[in-house]
Amino acid sequence: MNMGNTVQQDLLRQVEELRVEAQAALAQADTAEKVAAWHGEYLGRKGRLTGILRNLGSLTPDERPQVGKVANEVKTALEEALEERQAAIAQAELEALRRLESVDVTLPGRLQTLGKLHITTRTLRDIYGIFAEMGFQVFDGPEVETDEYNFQLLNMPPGHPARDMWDTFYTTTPGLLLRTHTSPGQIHAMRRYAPEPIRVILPGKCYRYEAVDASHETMFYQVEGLAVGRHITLSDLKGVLLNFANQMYGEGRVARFRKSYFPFTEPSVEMDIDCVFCGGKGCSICKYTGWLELLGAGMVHPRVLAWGGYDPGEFSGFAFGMGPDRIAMQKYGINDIRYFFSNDARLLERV
Ligand code: FA5
Repeated sequence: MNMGNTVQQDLLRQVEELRVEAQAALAQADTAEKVAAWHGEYLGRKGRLTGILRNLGSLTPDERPQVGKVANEVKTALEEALEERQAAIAQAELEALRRLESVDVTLPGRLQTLGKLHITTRTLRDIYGIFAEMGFQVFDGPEVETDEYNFQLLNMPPGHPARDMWDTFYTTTPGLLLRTHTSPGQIHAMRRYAPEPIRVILPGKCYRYEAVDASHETMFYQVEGLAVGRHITLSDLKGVLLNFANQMYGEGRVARFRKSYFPFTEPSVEMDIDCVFCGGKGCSICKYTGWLELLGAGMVHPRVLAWGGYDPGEFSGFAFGMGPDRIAMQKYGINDIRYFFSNDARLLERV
C-alpha cells in the first residue's frame, strides 16, 4: 500500500461517511427550507462533496477514476433521495392544507333558517281556495287605474262626495291614479265577459291617502268578489259570505249584516262576524262589541251593471270587498297592520 492508496482510501471513506451523514440529515429535514439548506451543505457548489473532490488532485491518475466514480454514485443517490424527500414534503404540506380546509363532519351542523310565505300571501291563498270551491275564478285588474274606472264607472262622477272616502295618490298624468279599491276590477271583468254569467274574485294591492295607524295602511290588499247572472239575489250573497266565514274562521260562525252605503251597490251592507277571540262576549280585539267587521258588500247597482255591458232588466249581481290584511290580523291575533310591511321576520313566526 503506497501513500496514494492511503489518500484514495481516505477519500473513499470520507465520501461514504458523507453519504451516511447526508442521508441521516435529509431524513431530519422536514420543510422545504431545511431541504434547501441541506442541498447547499452537501451537494452545492461550495458543499461538502465538492470539498472532498477537490482533493482528487492529490491522487495518481490511476486512482482518480475510482474515487470519481464512487463520488458520482453517491451524488446521484443523494440527488435521488433529495427528490423523494421534496416530493414527500410537498405531499405532506398538501395534506395539511386539505385537513385545514376540510369539513369536520363531527361538528354539529348550522341550522338553516327556512323562509316562510308572508301572512297576507297565505291568507290570500286560503281565500282563493275557499272561493274556488264555490266556482269563483281569480281575475287580475291593474293597480294603476283611470279616474273613470276607479270612480266614474262605479257611480261616482267628478265632485261626488263619496270620492273623499277613497282619496288616493295621483300620477303626473291627469286622470291616472293608484286604485283605492279592487272594485274597478268589476268593470274590467264585466266588460271582458258580458253577456256571460260571471263568478270572479279580484285580489290585489290598493292605495289610499290615509293617516296610517294600527289598522290603516296607505298600501294594503283587498279581495273583491263579483257574481253576475240571472236571478242572483241578496240571499245568494249572504249564503256565499257565510260559507266563506265558516271556512275561514271555523264552523258555527254567526254573521250579521248591517245596512250601509256604497255608490256602486244598492242595497249595500257591511258584514260582521261574531268575534273569533271571545265568541261574542266582548274583548279588546272586538272593542267589547262581540263583533268583528269583515267586509262591505251589496247588489251591483243597475247603472254599474249597464256600464259593464249587462242589461239590468235581465241580469243582477252581487259584489263584496274584503281586506285580507285585516282578516289575517283577526285570524292570527296581530294587533298592528304596520308589522305586515315592516320587514321584521319575527312576524312570520307567529303563525
Ligand atoms: C271598499 O273599498 C269597497 N270597494 C268594498 C266593496 C266592494 C263594497 C264591493 C261593496 C261592493 P272599504 O273602504 O270599506 O270598502 O274597504 C273594504 C275593506 O278594505 C275594509 O273592510 C278593510 O278590510 C280594507 N281596508 C280599507 N282601507 C284600509 C286601509 N287603509 N288599510 C288596510 N285595510 C283597509
